[in-house]
Amino acid sequence: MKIALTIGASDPTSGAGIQMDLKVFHSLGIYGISVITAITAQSTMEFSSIFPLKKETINSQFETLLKDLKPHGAKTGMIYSKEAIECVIESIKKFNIKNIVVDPVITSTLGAKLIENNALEILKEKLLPLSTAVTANIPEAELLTKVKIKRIEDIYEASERLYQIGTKFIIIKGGHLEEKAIDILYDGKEFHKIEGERIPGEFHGTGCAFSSAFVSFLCKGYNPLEAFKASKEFVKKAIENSLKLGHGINLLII
Ligand code: PXL
Repeated sequence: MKIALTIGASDPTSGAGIQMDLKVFHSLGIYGISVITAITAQSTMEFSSIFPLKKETINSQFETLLKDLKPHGAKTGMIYSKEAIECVIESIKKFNIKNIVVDPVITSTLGAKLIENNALEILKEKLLPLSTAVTANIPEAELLTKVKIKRIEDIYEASERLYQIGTKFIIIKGGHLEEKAIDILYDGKEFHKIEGERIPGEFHGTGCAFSSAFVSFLCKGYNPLEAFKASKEFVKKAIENSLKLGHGINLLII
């Protein structure tokens, strides 16, 4: 059985974060393992706090877990602090983790900031070059590249800049684009587009579900373009099945 590792934070609603990632891995037949970098307190209505874990706490999880289980792929989500990102980078190198998908989580659906101000630079300069793929939405791609994205051509430019940083496959999810909802995969040569209809409403955890589905499909042997298409379909279904289980935003159903 293939094993995938999620490196991210706890979301008690299970609508995003490591809880969501583990559900996605399981539903796609992958055995999921996790390293937790921070704990959040949130509901479907409010995001109240973030408790970053200490370097020693994160390192100890990596050391103990990875001496035993060897993941076929990994994804990073909310890592939050600069110190935690440094730990993640060290462990990726030390344990030679392959098929890394970086979801550059920056803000939550409810508007909370999910990364420290001084941490984005190190994510960009030191973590992205170790990754196979990055899966960014438009606000994340803008912050990482400083390209203001309004039209499809801006996505092309941002993708090329991210490619220069060293990741091999760039996925920019254009759900926030003005004209239409279009997702683009860039492999350094070509832009592959998937156009989708915009589904009205706000959904929590679509980025987490997408990136964990993507790494699952890579673990199953799909090539990145096939994994991109299959992940998009997977998230579309989860959105269609989403439910308002609490008093706030809808939760995806995997
Ligand atoms: O959707 C991004 C995300 C990732 N990880 C955690 C989160 C969120 C959004 O709220 O809470 C833990």
